[in-house]
Amino acid sequence: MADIVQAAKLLGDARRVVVFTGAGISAESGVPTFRDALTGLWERFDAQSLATPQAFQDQPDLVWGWYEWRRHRVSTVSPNPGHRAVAAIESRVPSTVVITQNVDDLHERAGSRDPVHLHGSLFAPRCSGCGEAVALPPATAEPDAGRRVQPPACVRCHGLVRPGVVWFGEALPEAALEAAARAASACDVLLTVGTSGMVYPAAEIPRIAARAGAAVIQVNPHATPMDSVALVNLRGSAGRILPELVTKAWPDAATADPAAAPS
Ligand code: BV8
Ligand code: ZN
Repeated sequence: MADIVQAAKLLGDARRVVVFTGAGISAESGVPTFRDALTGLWERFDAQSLATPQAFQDQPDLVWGWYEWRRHRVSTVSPNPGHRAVAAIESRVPSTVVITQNVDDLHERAGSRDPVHLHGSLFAPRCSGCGEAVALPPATAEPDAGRRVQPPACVRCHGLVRPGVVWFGEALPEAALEAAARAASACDVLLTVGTSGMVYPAAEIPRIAARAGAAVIQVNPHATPMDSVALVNLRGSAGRILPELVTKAWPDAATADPAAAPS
């Protein structure tokens, strides 16, 4: 049985679904993945070294400039058919839990109810001193890919405002990690989409599901360490495969939702 037909059967029969996503699901929207080399001022750096408390301490304007550039980029792009298919799965299996490593808001803008952000968000800055949440004006102008931007100061303690993301070496938000582990250990199908599965503890989530007896389905154009965890590996892009999977899993509902129909 073709892999996608087997995957669609598993998904169509599922009562509890988890969709676990990484940078790959936003690639077709024009958001660079972590694997993609950085450009401009940051081309000398790799994302992993910039996304650290040390980098922010040493060069706050360089790191803040990078996150403002990313915030602007995300605000100028739109969700793609992959994001919309995830929202379509939620509408057909209301118990679906979406867990993402992404700090963009494309799942929400595609209609996903309440995705669990394991690594925070570009849209939740806070004070690095007292933790006070900070409201930022929309990132209208693109800080050209060569500009350092001084982080704003906290009105309460004058500490530096930092992005509301989880940096390497920092703990994940406990509630999010617990919710993700709980959903993974209780699901019967986990879809892992567009992640290289290299960053922990997030990469543990599909393994928790597999150990609990769930069927893991991977969508990725390339092989990853998840290949051995997945029951079905679907090689290809999220924007192409996920809409097809939804149509095959719920053929009767396909017509009702143009967003799910393969373009
Ligand atoms: C911590 C937010 C401790 C910031 C991010 C165990 C073993 C080894 C190492 C560790 C370990 N435990 C902890 C570590 C250290 C570290 C880690 O995992 N290092 C790795 C690199 C070896 N983990 C940490 O530091 C974590 N914290 O451990 O704290 C602690 C505990 C208690 C108290 C104090 C401290 C924190 C990790 C989180 C870091 N923050 N993001 C920001 O975004 O700027 S991680 C960031 O990178 C993303 O969020 C994501 O998680 C990761 C990138 O991975 P992917 O999303 O998978 O993207 P990638 O580019 O890699 O791959 C894209 C994939 O998509 C590819 O496979 C490609 O083929 C595919 N693709 C491309 N196009 C498409 C596609 N797929 C489908 N369709 C397409 N069109
Ligand atoms: Zn403060």
